[in-house]
Amino acid sequence: MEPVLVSLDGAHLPGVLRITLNRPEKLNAFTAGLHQGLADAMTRAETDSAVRCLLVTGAGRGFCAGQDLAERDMNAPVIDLGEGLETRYNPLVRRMRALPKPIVCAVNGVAAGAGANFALACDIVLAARSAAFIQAFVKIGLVPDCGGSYFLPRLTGTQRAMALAMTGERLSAQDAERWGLIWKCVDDADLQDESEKLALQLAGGPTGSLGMIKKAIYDSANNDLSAQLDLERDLQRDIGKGQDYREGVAAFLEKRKPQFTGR
Ligand code: T3D
Repeated sequence: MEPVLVSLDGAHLPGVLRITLNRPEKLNAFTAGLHQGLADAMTRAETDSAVRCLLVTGAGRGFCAGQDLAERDMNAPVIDLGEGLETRYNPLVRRMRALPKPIVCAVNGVAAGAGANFALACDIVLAARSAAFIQAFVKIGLVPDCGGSYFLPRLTGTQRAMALAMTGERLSAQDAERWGLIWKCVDDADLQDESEKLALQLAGGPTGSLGMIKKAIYDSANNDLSAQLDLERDLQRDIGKGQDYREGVAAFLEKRKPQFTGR
């Protein structure tokens, strides 16, 4: 069984690369094989111009339970967990953030450890009401990784980030929405439709503009206002040269729906 299913279904979801974590019997925990599947999917997303949005979800009752804890050799005299971060998790998060296309995440069940932070590395996160987010690291004597110590304080503030990381307490999808950790919590039965609808909307959007919005929002975390104003000027200058801008304005003036091509 492939640990990651990747499909671009032009008829049902044009422009949407669906990526499904597919180890349901282990709640889609990360293995080397699953990492390879995600790396291949990212290469496809980066190189295939037919891909205009990614939709990430999990098979079965869980989203992702983080690192597969059975994969490590606990009898080894020295265990170097930094190596796995350096070669697998960190490149994955960096590629997701740098991808100039939107990534929608549909959290269908529990998201724990690196699984929770992988979800937070996506651009817009929806979660089923029955899903939950767990910073499980502390329960096995580790620290948050996969970007968690960066995402959590920025999304929830220091207090909540600290308590989530130090207690490993389960945060319901509803509270995750209330705390600003995710975009929306939806009824379980609606998760697939809602996430597909959003992915489809983004895939039919002005791709260049969406990629630059992503850059502007993420870069703002490290810029002062003056640098951010400069960045907005540069992005607007670039994107204003594109066909989608002309199409957007023409559609507005002609009172019709724009037909964005991503150019
Ligand atoms: O090593 C490195 O590279 C360092 C990097 C670490 C990054 C991390 O992600 S560290 C954190 C790792 N994750 C965890 O510690 C979470 C472990 N899992 C759980 O705490 C629970 O499974 C959940 C709270 C997520 C869900 O609980 P529940 O009761 O709904 O399900 P379950 O029965 O515990 O799990 C179902 C099956 O999945 C079960 O397998 P079995 O017994 O039916 O054959 C369970 O062992 C397996 N499973 C769940 N999580 C993992 C896992 N197997 C391996 N690794 C897992 N992380």
